[in-house]
Amino acid sequence: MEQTFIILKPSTITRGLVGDVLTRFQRKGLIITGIKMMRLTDDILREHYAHLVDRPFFPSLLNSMKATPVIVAVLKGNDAVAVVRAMTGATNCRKAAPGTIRGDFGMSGQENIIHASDSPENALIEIARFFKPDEIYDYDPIVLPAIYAPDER
Ligand code: IDP
Ligand code: MG
Repeated sequence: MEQTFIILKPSTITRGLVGDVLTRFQRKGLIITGIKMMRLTDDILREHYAHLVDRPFFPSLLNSMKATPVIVAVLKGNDAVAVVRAMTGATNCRKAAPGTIRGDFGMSGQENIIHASDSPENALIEIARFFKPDEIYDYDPIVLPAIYAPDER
């Protein structure tokens, strides 16, 4: 099964939305295979947001992502990357569709609740960037037959 990577951003920790966001993924049938709290550094953020380092808002994004510790997690499921991106919604919360996490929980482009990997290739890179191999638990919970048909597992 595919795995994807998420960050619950500092605004989500500060606003007490950790449970609400994680509950959505669990109710959907995604399986948490790794989860921990950590402080992000300039080094890891420059790597993680390499595509944005030249943008004018980058210093503000750096500060925002360092404001509190974050929660990083790995979620497992069929097509997990695409499913989690769809549940996440558009980058700017004000434009994100109602029903998505950003559409339901935020009002900002920068303070947009979570990060989610945007492709299977980047998910592999991001999981390896934030987790050691022995911090990922690739177990199959007993509810799996209630989540997927046999030919989907
Ligand atoms: P994504 O998180 O939807 O994949 P990216 O373009 O990869 O969006 O941007 C990474 C993060 O940078 C966003 O989640 C958001 O926090 C921040 N960001 C992106 N564009 C803007 C902007 O125009 N203003 C402020 N922050 C932005
Ligand atoms: Mg992105």
